Amino acid sequence: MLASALSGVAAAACAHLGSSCGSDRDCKLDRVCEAGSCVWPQGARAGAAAGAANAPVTPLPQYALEPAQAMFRLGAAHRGRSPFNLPAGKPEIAWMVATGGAVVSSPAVAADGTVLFGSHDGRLYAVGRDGAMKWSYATGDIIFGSPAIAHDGTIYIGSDDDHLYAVMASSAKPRWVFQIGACPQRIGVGPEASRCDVDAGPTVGPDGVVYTGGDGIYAINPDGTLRWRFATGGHVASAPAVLSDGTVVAGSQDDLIYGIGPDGAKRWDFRTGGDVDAAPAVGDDGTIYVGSDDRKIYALGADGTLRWAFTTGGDVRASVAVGNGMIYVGSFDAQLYAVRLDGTLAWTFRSGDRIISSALVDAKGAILFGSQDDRLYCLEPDGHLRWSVELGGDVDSSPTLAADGTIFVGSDDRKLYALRAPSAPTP
Ligand SMILES: [Ca+2]
Ligand SMILES: [Ca+2]
Ligand SMILES: [Ca+2]
Repeated sequence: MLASALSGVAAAACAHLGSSCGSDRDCKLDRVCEAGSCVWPQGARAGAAAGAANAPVTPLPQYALEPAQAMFRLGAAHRGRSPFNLPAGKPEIAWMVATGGAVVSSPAVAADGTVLFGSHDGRLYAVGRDGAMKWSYATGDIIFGSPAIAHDGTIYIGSDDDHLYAVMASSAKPRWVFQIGACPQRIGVGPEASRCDVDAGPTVGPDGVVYTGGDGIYAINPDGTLRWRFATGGHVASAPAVLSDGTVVAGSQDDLIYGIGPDGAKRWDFRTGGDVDAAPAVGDDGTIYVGSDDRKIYALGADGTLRWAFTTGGDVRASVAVGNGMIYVGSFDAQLYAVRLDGTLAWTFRSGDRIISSALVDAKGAILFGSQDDRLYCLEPDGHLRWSVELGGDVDSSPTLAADGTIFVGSDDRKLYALRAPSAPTP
């Protein structure tokens, strides 16, 4: 039911545009089509209506949500595929914002143009599209993860202080704070202090449920209550992906890739030869792509069975981008790999150092990624260099592209950069 309601792009787009519909199949979740509009069946949402004191209580929370505004890898499938176009020529640095720590976090652009990102100084920052600081919010430890912005503007951010925060832009104060796990040492470095770090995503599912990791895989309701927790044998460091049938896929430092059902029960696992610190990506046909510290990129079926594995020359920590009939991912061997969907190599591009940054593929197949050689690279669809820009430190942050062609990316030089083609019209 959930699967059929959510599987179609057309259905999602339809629901987004004023919820117009031709049949129940066009409506998200369990909503039905009545007089051309998606509505909840009579009584299903009564519990949420103001003043409905005696309304029946639904057994599981149901959220009628529009798509999230932004998140790591641009969506719950983590394809890293932008509907916009990268600059044809080398962009200039339009502005930069200095923070108190490295910016590994990947920026998220809200519907109003506000750019949100975390820093190793422990703060979540909100910057206007002109580069002016709007506000910041201090968590208790380093932020590695990227913000996600729900449809209603709620910003989710994880911190190494073992908490997931739901922050409202209007007040810059948290709506709720959820502690991940019960690790005795919350702050600082080392295995004990890191086990419950919230570095994974978070990912907002099509139904608004928030998925993240720590000492396991977590599903958290939009109201900040726990939906389920799945215990893993190792730290979960990267954002879970969500398949069209609601299966949640996440990697762990116990070397496994897990497929967890929407009810929190394990459907399958797949063993790799090393820590899985890369966020999984889901192709258009449902194939799951994920890298591992065993130097391989794995392609798995939706049931967790191996389709193929491709070996690179180093750890694969970046998330795969899917677009233009290809997947793109960087490796610690300094190379960006373009691999066809059958697992054969199309081409590679060599940067000067390790690649952790996850690539973005634009509407025409151009590719953008950062490297620890301190450069941001833009490649043509055939793998030739279009341009590169040198920043002040490692570029481990995954770049984001706004509709006007502005690129946002962080660097270990503690700055967030906005890069824009000289000829681009000002918004
Ligand atoms: Ca911690
Ligand atoms: Ca391991
Ligand atoms: Ca460097």
